Amino acid sequence: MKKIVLTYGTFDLFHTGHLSLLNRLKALGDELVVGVTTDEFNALRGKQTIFDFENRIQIIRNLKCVNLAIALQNGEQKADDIRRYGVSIFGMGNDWEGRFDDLRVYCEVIYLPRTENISSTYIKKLLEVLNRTPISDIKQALDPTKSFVGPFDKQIVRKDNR
Ligand code: C2G
Repeated sequence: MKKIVLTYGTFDLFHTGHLSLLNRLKALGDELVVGVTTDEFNALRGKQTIFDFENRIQIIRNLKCVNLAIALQNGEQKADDIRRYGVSIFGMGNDWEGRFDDLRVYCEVIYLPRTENISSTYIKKLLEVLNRTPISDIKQALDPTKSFVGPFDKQIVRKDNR
């Protein structure tokens, strides 16, 4: 019998932390089912996203490690999903530690370590800073690398001008 793994997420501004979690979950079984939060569900839980549901699920659906992407419309559908897809393992990142323990009556529940130093929130903050910061300030901040990057930088300009 195939071992099915299930996880849920928003997956806004998809990044390597998301990818690492999904790859590790897939490695625990034969097939990975991923529930992506709908925009309506996010609105209910006060979560704003940059990309809408269709964009977010399209990325998830097209990942090599994902066998099926479904809509996560509310917090009540978990038991139904586990039954419908014959799930053996439900897994989340450990920022959710303990929050899905009620599902242990249906299947194994695991929490995997989150990838450090990357998150959708961090990317949004970074974009805000970049938006507010003049390019000259950003260049200034990169100054320590200038001595190394400089010569290559000029070569690129020269090539472009030819
Ligand atoms: N994640 C991770 N490492 C990161 C960032 C996120 O492992 N650096 C994991 C989270 O722990 C989560 C998954 O990636 O398991 C998706 O994260 P989010 O898109 O932030 O989803 P979230 O809003 O936590 O959605 O009802 C449950 C919700 O749908 C969970």
